[in-house]
Amino acid sequence: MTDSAGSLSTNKRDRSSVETAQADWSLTTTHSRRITESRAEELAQLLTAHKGDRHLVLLQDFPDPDALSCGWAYKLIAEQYDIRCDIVYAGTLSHQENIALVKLTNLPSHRWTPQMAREKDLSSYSGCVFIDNQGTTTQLLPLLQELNLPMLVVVDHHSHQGEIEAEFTDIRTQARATATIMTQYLQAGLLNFDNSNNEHVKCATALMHGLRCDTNRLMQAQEEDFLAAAYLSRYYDSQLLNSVLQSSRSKRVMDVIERSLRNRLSHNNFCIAGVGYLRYDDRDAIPQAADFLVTEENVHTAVVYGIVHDEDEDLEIVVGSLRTNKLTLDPDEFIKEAFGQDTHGRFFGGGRSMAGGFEIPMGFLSGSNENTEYTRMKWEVFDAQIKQKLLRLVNPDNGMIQTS
Ligand SMILES: [Mn+2]
Repeated sequence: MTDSAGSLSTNKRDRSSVETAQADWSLTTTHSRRITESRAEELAQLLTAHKGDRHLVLLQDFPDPDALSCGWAYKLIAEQYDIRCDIVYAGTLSHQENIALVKLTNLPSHRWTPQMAREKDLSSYSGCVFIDNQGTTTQLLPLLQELNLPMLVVVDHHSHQGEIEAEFTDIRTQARATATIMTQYLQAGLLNFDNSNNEHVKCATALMHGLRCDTNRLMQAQEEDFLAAAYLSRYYDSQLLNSVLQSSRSKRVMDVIERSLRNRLSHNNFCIAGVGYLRYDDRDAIPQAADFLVTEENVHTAVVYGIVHDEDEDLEIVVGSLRTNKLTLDPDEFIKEAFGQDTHGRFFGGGRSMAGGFEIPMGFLSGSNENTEYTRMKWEVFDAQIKQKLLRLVNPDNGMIQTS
């Protein structure tokens, strides 16, 4: 429970380092406060029980600023309880802004491919923590399950995936960004940011960036997001944020955007574009192209997809992104309905408000081929199949595409 000052008073004896942490609810809605107070209290109890432990913090394979910044905030919160955290992701940082964010803020995160993770001794971790995901978007989940690592914490705003059951779960599907939830934890007194602490300033800047990214530069932000941003504005470094935003797109990303423009097909205010093959490192060009296509007049929803080729493993996978500004369209529902489930009953994708994504393994057809004619044919087959599935929803009366 909270004391009269509103700060967390649980187990103060065990929390000597945070005795000074105070709640500050000056920038919050009563609704957020009501939800956050009990959740923060529960999280504080879990962290107290794990004092001195080590946690593995898992981000999605291709972490975005919301995930990266919130993983960091969790690490800083956990440090108050002498808990050491390693923040890991299995894929790659592929958006120029994400690379800039990590470099400019010294954001403590590591790339662990499934292969690398298998070679590590994970027995020093007392459990795993999922931030801005629920385990379904990290390739490391099967390994963690195999090793029976306890699932400790899930903090996310994507639709419920139901894959893992953690000791502490805070999934708010109405929240626009996990950064908003994390900032509310800070307001609840789990950690008091300090302007003279360089790491705090950088983390606040990262959270501000994460919050802005997931709310389309605050344009889709709700009251609680603005209040969280206002709270962060006391600590963040606007010049540093500006440097992160100044990062420029690579030529290859520009080329993918160009292809998406050229190949786009508009139908009933939907814009659909296949961009063909792209390299693993450029994967993030797909959501960037979708972000751009959705800005066209009379388009409310854009879907961009391509075949991503992982040269290291000679693997190919269809990757797609959806962006919408139509309030009544639920990206999670749309993607699940369009693509259905695999043979294990897992959906090929999902989403949060305004955005979604999907990944479709290519199975037997995966792998590059020297033969350009074959490569072209393979793309055409996948392109036609994806369009067909999407158009079934976009244009229910005439779902089949005409092939000539
Ligand atoms: Mn997010």
